[in-house]
Amino acid sequence: MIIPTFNESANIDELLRRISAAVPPELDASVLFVDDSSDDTPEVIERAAARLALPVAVHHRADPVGGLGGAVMEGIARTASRWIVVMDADLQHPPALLPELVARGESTGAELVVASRYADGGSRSGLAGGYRMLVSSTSTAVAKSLFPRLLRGVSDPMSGYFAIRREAVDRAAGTGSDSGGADSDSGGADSEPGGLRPLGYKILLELAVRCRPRAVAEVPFDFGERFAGESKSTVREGLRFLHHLARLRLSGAPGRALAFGAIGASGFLPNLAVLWLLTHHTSLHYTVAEVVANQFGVVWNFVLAEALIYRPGRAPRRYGRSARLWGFVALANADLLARIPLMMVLVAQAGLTPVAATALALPTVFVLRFLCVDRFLYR
Ligand SMILES: Nc1nc2c(ncn2[C@@H]2O[C@H](COP(=O)(O)OP(=O)(O)O)[C@@H](O)[C@H]2O)c(=O)[nH]1
Ligand SMILES: [Mg+2]
Repeated sequence: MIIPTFNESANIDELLRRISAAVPPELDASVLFVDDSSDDTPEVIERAAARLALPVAVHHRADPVGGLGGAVMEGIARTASRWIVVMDADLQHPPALLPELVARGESTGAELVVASRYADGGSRSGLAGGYRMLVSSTSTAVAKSLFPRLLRGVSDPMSGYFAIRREAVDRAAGTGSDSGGADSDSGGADSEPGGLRPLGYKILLELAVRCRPRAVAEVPFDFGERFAGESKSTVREGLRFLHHLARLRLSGAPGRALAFGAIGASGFLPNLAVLWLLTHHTSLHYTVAEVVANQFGVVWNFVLAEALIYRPGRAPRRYGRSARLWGFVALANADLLARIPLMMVLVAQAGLTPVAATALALPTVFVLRFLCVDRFLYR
């Protein structure tokens, strides 16, 4: 069991008491706290652990990289058990459910078992106030509509209480076998060389999208009140989560292609603005003016693509900045050069009308250009 903690000292004794009572010895369970506290939570854990038969360890992180999500990922990396159960420390997640999560996974063959507040029989009484209820239902709906296939069997992708099989996690980390399935919601996000990265604050969503568990089961539960202490959820975490959702969605090649296309379309603005300036305020011929204006659109696209799609740290950068810029400019200008002969072939050889040929040539050349940028310039 991985339990992330941030200043939960008042919950530890009760939590460990209930876990010990819930877990039968034959389950061979052990607990790893991944702690980012500034209070005495680690000491409280160690004192409580000394009294228990259950193996309990605490890993305090001096450098709390990635916050809650980072803590869970670090915990997973530090364990080798067949099942990994992630649970909060504040007793909003009933420890009594723990054996059932694993048992359900074993009996159904599921790779992921989610303790769900939204499944039949579950509830969320502990979500104090209409505001948090609304935030929870909205983010659930957004996540499910962004990943309809991957989250099909998951009614509560925002749950922090779940069990996942080691194989599924290893697969996403790139150490397992195949990545399985024709399910392409995330368009290959799991094939990234980095594998699992501690980005998300809603780690279940991250794991469901990146690990693509072959089968998912759910167990309903009542998300109760905190036992003690205060929630660490903030609006800032919520915003970070939305941002992360967008990143997850765009991390696959189709998502990047879509963003690339949208950025390309926005490039018409500087292109047209510069064309207008040059044709109204200089004596350049309009064809020459357009060649010049086009370069402004290309540079605009380059800056946006680097800022939004190929950010530092997200995609390896093989070349220096000016080499990338020249590559980008060359590919964008080659676009037109490649389109004309392709159109001619389609008209002359395939007997298409010029309009049909253009309609086919435009996306073909766009995809080629995207692939060159995506695979050659950045990856
Ligand atoms: N290690 C670690 N744990 C955290 C962090 N933030 C929250 N937690 C833990 O994550 C669990 C859920 O946090 P909580 O504040 O209860 O969120 P809420 O249930 O959404 O209100 C608790 O066990 C917290 O102690 C963090 O930055 N690092
Ligand atoms: Mg909580």
